[in-house]
Amino acid sequence: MRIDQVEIRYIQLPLVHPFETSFGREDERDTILVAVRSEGLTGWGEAATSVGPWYEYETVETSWHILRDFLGPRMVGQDVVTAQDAAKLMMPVRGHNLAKMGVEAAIWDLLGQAEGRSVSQLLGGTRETVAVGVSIGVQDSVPSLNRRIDGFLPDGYSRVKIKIRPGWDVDVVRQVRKRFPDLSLMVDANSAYSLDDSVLLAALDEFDLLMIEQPLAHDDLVDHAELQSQLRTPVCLDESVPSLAAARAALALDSGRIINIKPGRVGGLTVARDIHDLCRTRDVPVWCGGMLETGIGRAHNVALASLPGFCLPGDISASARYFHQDLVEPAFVVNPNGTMTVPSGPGMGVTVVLDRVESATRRRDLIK
Ligand code: OSB
Ligand code: MG
Repeated sequence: MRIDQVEIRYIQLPLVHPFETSFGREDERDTILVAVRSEGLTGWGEAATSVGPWYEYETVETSWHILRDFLGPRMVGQDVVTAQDAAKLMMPVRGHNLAKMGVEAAIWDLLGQAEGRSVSQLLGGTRETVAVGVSIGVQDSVPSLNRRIDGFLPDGYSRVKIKIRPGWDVDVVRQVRKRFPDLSLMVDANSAYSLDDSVLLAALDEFDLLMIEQPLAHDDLVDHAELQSQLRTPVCLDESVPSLAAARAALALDSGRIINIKPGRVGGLTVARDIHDLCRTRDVPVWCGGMLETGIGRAHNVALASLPGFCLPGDISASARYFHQDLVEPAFVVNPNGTMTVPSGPGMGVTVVLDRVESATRRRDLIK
């Protein structure tokens, strides 16, 4: 398919609840939608950026620059037969993985529509439903955290993840565990600790957590290996695995026993699948992380999570957990058994509601 044009839109959507992590607080989502047009079809993708470079270095403005000045122009006029072709065209650009995911996801959607197959099918997905969990930010008190958890339980989520940071960790987990003895529970530190905190982190062992996600520095693998050797609880890597090469290094060093695969963080669904394939050959469980995506990014995450190695619940929650009104129909919902149904229609399998996109758009640009 010859790419005619690439449209980028800076979107702002208020969050139903502010989301607070060890690196800061977000009250609304600032994200970029990518629309790729060819042969009368439009494929959609999302570059799940943030305003500040706190989770990783990209921001909505750096992604905008890379999309408008480099990735967009590289795609226009090209003939693309598979999404891997698109990934190859973007390969000379170093880094800027969230931006690359926006384009690649739009190409997957486009090719799926053209072939009448779902993104899940194109990827080689084997599941019709995927297990999903909910990620809960830092709250202002433990009772309000417990109330938040209580509020999510009727939705049926398969597990709960809570964010921790220094001063909001062992004691909080102890009280949550006391209140919810049987809950499938994990924590995510977003790089807030160092190896000096290994005694504190080992104190989490007694709470039967599924895993401790990204306790140490965003670019570290060596200290994570040392920490893992001191913990009973599995360490899960998020920020420290931005590429297939990093995943190989993490497995070689035994830096963690679980990997969170986010297609945005690793630069697209193709690399995400490569990391999945690698982990599968080593029997390392993976799960699909999230970046508070709109329904567009969410659709691609759900498709990815339908691959066979995604055996742990993902950070893939219902549309209503994030937004008053999502940008797609039907909205994503959680089934009573804690799963989400993988869309089976052509492409990403959900319909973009253009007037909602229009009213959330703060800026747009057309590359042709
Ligand atoms: O570390 O997994 C993370 C959100 C934004 C940036 C980083 C992370 C997160 C989440 C939320 O934990 C996951 C989601 O529900 O999308
Ligand atoms: Mg994380």
